[in-house]
Amino acid sequence: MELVASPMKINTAEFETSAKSLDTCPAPGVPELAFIGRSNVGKSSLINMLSGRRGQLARVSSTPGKTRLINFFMMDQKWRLVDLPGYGYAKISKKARMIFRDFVSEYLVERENLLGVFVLIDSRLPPQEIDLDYISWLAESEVPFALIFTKSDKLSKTAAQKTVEKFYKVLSERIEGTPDHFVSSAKNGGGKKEILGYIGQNLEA
Ligand SMILES: Nc1nc2c(ncn2[C@@H]2O[C@H](COP(=O)(O)OP(=O)(O)O)[C@@H](O)[C@H]2O)c(=O)[nH]1
Ligand SMILES: [Mg+2]
Repeated sequence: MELVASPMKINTAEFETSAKSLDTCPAPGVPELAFIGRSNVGKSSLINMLSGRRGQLARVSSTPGKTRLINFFMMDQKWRLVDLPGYGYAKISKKARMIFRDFVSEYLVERENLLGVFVLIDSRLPPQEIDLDYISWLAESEVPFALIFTKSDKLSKTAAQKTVEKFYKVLSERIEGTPDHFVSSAKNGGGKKEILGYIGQNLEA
């Protein structure tokens, strides 16, 4: 996939607030892009990498799945990056392809200023049922999303590409259409330009 990345740079990035219910989220006001995925997939690391702030903005943890908070980060006082809790926790009934309506799914479906969500997938793993289920649910719920294959520094470019191809093959049996995707590394900045370019286009649209 070739995307023309408009140059995009974040000048100021600040932690704004945490919310543990829909009604404690900050006033919509500015557009938001959210990040979701299994605990430990690299959401917080990616947010730190994209925002380019020296030091941590989002807390990177080695003990996954502790918090059930939505964290809001304000970029250039004009738009937000949103760190959603890992969905290893969400109760998914495969049969009904329904997700327990916790406040994260409420946020995704009801948040009026949400431009879209990035679903993070570990590029080292074969397609995981929980990721496929979650993506199917997003598609059915008509939440706009793109995929980001994380931790690409841990494997070769060819191996990462294989993961992507395999994932899309399995996903095509589950949803219609081909969502956009990126390959990222919080370690070496891989994917930063492309993801920010994509965000820039979405903010302008
Ligand atoms: N090598 C490598 N490690 C990463 C990358 N992203 C995250 N990690 C590590 O994976 C663990 C979980 O990262 P974190 O950002 O807290 O994941 P989260 O639970 O999804 O927010 C931490 O030990 C990170 O240092 C990456 O791109 N490359
Ligand atoms: Mg995190």
